[in-house]
Amino acid sequence: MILIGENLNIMSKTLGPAMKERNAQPLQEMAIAETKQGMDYIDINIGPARKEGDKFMEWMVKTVQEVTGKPLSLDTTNPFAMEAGLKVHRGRALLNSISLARMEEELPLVTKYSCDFIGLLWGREGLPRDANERGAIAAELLYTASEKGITNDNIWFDPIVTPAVNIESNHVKPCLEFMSMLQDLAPGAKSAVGLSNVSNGAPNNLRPYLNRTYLMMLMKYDIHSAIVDAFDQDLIDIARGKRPELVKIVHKVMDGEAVDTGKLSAEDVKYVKTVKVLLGINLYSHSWLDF
Ligand code: THG
Repeated sequence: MILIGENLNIMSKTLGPAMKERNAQPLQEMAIAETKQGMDYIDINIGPARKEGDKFMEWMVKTVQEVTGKPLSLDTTNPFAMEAGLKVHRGRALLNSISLARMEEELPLVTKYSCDFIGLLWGREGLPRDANERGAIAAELLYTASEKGITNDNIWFDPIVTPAVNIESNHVKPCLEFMSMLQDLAPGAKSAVGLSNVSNGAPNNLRPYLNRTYLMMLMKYDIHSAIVDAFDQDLIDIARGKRPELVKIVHKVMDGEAVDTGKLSAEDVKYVKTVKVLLGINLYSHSWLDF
């Protein structure tokens, strides 16, 4: 599995200000630390970057690639910032992301700079309601990309999950269902998921359980890549195939098979409880692990 480190982002309380002040040192330290954690890509999230986004992204790419040989995932909704970053990027970049709204102007960048891109399944009316709507958006992106000579294996589809704390709109199941349809819909296409989205709004000390459990659920459908907190070592171990017995338990719960929690460690029981919350079998509350 390809891991994309999420830690260099403009929302960060410490690194956001460093980005805005063009203070290279803490940003380079973070890039080095993410590289040491074994990240395959470093995500550079500069947000919408409406003002001088091109200069900002160019500076970020140069600053980070000065200290790491890893390719970068350029995370911005500003197409000028995107192109400025691609222009100076060394190696094969990942363009994060392209959705229907701006595909006509952004897809040409994929061929011009020979990069891969994340196809964000955000529809013209916003978040897709189910797996079929995700499939329809994917088909449109795929068709338009192929017209421009882009092949399926350059596209990493992101089904977009919502925070589990929003119990009235839990998108885990439609995202998993989309993942199960992907190879029929788009043979050879890849996938990318922002794991931390699912735990947004949950207590900080519990967020990793949601992120790790969602990752194990996605592994049932051979997820290609994940955008992750580079410092969650347990999550990295799971992604690197070091917890096969735990993954098996999670998949059993997904299949509706009985799991004898009396035989599991207290730690592993937490993951069983978390699968049930993510599947909507049990309702989310901040104390979901206590019952
Ligand atoms: N899909 C794609 N790209 C994405 C996302 C996605 N990019 C942005 C985001 N989602 C993934 N990146 C992050 C980065 C940080 C956090 C979550 C997702 C995060 N940060 C902590 C917080 O806000 O509390 C800590 C911030 C800090 O460092 O201080 O949760 O889904 N294609």
